[in-house]
This record gives sequence, structure tokens and C-alpha cells, in this order.
Amino acid sequence: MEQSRIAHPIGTALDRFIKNNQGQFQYASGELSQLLRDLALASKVVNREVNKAGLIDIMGPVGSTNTTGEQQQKLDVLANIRFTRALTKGGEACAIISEETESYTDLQNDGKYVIAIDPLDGSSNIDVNVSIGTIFSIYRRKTPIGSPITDEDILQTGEEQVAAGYILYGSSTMLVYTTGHGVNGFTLEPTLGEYVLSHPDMTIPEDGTTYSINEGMANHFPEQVKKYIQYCKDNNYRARYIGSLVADFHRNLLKGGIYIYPSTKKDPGGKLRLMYECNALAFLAEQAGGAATDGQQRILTIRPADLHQRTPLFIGSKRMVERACGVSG
Ligand code: P6P
Repeated sequence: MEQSRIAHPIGTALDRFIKNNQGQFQYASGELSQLLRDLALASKVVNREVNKAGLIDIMGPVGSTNTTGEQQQKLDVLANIRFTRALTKGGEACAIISEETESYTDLQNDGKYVIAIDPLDGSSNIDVNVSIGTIFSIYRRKTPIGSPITDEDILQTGEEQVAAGYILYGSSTMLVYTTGHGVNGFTLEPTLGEYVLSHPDMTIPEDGTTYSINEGMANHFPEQVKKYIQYCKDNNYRARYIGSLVADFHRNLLKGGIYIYPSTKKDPGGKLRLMYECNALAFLAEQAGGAATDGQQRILTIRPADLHQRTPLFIGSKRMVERACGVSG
């Protein structure tokens, strides 16, 4: 039977919303609520730094690369520090998997949750003032509290997420998350410093006419993807590609559409990372009535072998994903 939905009046503050819906969490003991608050707090600090990046010396590259060989931007490193500090102080997380660190961070505490996070995705857009985002997944640790963290706690499939979301630092700043009971979006009211409910019960249109893909690499796409892109053109679809996954995903969530980052000759396993980019967005997409696959299987069923494992990604409106993957004609 459909869980009785609590009324979600627009304007409800995030804290109040979390409290009102705490009963939906399988482990309704308040820790997950506190964890979401810790992430929201850190995002407000990152938002402040993103919004004034041009005024203080935090733009541009640090001069180092992250674990996946990508040039780290100063704001990447700052965001990672902010989220790690908030989660450490909050005490609910026992380990953090981050794009910015080679291995996971063991917080040496009795926290029940493991966080996988891309602290600032789309960093190549930071210096040109284009929207960027934070992506997070929340898992419960599997081994007993007090015992050492193991790969069993860290390398979990996307289906085992207990919550996931993103923060979009765009024309407004939004926090969008799910705990497995639908998707809700909150807009930061800057004068109050509060996230308030602006997009209750978000659902993605079953079909759409917007496709997001870097066509500059079209010569390196698999034949099925080339065929689908031609189908989009033959049907006068709209091409929109921001170069920030969170921004493209958010637009498609609201309006309908598909985002594709396929395997290419340069990145045969795809470019995007399973643990801290794709799993969270796949959970959100499915909760909103959409779909997310690697071209063959649901993203959420992929068993990770490595923290920084990459995967091809087809995500968005269900009908569009099916057609792009050749499931439907
Ligand atoms: P390309 C940003 O680095 C990112 O991870 C996503 O946010 C974005 O959609 C994609 O990579 C852009 O990659 O190869 O098209 O520049």
C-alpha cells in the first residue's frame, strides 16, 4: 500500500521537512537526518565560496591532479575540505569516499554511514562562471561498529544506497535528494541561509526531446549511440550540453531529456565515476520515474570493484534511455 505521504507544502524549511518525514527512514533514529543536515550545512559554505570565487584567490588550478588524473581546481580542494570537516564534526559518517582522495577516509568513529561524494563536479566550469554541483550517496556500514572498516562497507552497489542527492550551484542554489520515498528539491533562500522546499515530489517526464552529449567526440561513439544521435536530429530534438553533469541532469529531471556519456575510444569504460557521480543520480532518476543504465544494465546493479571505477552513463526520461540503448525501436 502506498506509504501515506505527508503533505509537502512549498516553503517548508529543510530541517522541518526532514523531521516531518523521519518516519520514512528504515532506521528512523535521527542519525540519517543529522547526516543530511551536515551535508546541507557544508553546501552553504561551499556556495558562499563559489559565489565569490572571482573576488578571492580560489579560482584556477591548484597545480596538482586528483586520483583520476584530473587537474584539481582550488575550489575542488576547498569543497572537499568543507564536506569532510562537516561530516567529521557531525559524527554520523564513519568513512568518506571522495573523488579528491586516493583511498577512502576512515573517520575513526562509531558512525553508521558511509558517504561517497564528488565535492565539486564540473570544476572545468568554475572559472567561467557556469553552474557546478556536488553529488553525494549515503550507505549504511555493513560491518559491526567498532570493527575496522572493510571493502564490504565501501564497495556497495547503488541499490544499497539509503539516500542520495546533489547540490546545484546555479542561478539559484538547490539541494535535491531522495531517501527512497520520492525526490524533493529545496532552494537556498540566501537572506535566511535556509533551504526551503520549492520542488515537492519531483518526477521526470516519461519522454522528452532534449539530448545532452559531447558531440565533439561523435567519431569515437559506439554505433548504437551514433544511430540514436541521428534519430534525435531526424526528429528535430534540442541539443543542450552544459559540461556540468549536475546542471544537465537537473534540467532533464525538470523538463524531460537524456544525458549520455558513452564509452569512447579515449575512455572505453566511460568517463564518469560510478561510486560518487552515477549511483546517486541513478537513484534519483529511478525515484523520479526515469532510468539510468550503462547501456546494458541498470547503473544501480553494477558491483563496484574499485572506488574510482568509471562507467558509461545513459540517464533521464525512461523512454529516451530505452531508445538510446536500443531496448525500444
Ligand atoms: P567532457 C565534468 O568534468 C564532468 O565530470 C561532468 O560534469 C560533465 O558532464 C563531463 O565531465 C564533461 O566531460 O569530456 O564533455 O568535457
